Amino acid sequence: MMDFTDHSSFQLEKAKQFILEENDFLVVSHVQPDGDAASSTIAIGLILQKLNKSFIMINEDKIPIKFDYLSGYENIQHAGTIDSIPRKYSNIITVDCADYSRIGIVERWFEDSPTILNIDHHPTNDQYGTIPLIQTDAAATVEILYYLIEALKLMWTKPLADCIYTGLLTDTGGFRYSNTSSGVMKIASMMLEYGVEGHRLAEHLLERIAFSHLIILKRALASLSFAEHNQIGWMLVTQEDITLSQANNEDLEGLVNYPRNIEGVEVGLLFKEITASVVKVSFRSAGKVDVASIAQRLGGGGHTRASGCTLNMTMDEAVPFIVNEIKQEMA
Ligand SMILES: [Mn+2]
Repeated sequence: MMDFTDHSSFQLEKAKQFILEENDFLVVSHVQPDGDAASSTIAIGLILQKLNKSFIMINEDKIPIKFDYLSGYENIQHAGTIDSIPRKYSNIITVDCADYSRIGIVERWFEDSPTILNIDHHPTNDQYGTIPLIQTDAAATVEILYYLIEALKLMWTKPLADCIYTGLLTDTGGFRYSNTSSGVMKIASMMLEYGVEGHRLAEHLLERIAFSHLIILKRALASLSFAEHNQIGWMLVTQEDITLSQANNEDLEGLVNYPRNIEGVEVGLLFKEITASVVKVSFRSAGKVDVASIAQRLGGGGHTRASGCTLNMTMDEAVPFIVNEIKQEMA
């Protein structure tokens, strides 16, 4: 199971005290919320509800509609659409926010020097806030929330279990990534006992394909090309593709994995046309090529196996330029 050192169990105790002793909380997660962000926000809401606390849940962006089965989804306010001067809060709980700026415009709802409970699992979290509860060996923020719920001795319900399971499922890529620890599987197993229908959530969140995603994928696959004996593979997404498929950002997510996952491909690329003279490039490496250094050299950034950059070029210029950069890195 996840290892709570003396320090972190002390932080867990402080988090518990903060929640029990205070009232009138604001709960927020990061901009462009994913499954763990949505689930963590709602799980905290359910915890506070059980404790008869008053609170609001708010996010800069709209929570993706696919998470609407989580109990309380409709109560998360969308800060991006609120014009009036916000009511301010002095008790803040942030979940899954790797750094303070990821809170986005919701900061406008904070009183001056508020008390912030910062619950997160990102290794890059800089421990902002008053009570940082950071567990970098947790697969998801909801894994930390599992321990918080246990520490608070709250009764498990299906809505709460749905949140924990959803965050684990999405942050482990369907229990496939290297963060899928035995602790994750044990907690997931318990959530199934509390009534979570794992196969339904997997179907809904991982298997189901949006029509717009399929159309953009079909168009992108038609552009699939290779170089260097199939060690470099890429696909293109043009402005026309986006317009005709009505694809949103979510639909474009994961497209780069198609060239990347092909047997023998060392570097997979996705070229996305932003305007006629601006192209965004996503790099994925199978491991041999450090794509972070390539992206960095071109003004972008990321990790050694996943990075990106933006070029002031046309698509026709960007493709040979980038392929050549990678060839040199492989040489
Ligand atoms: Mn997360």
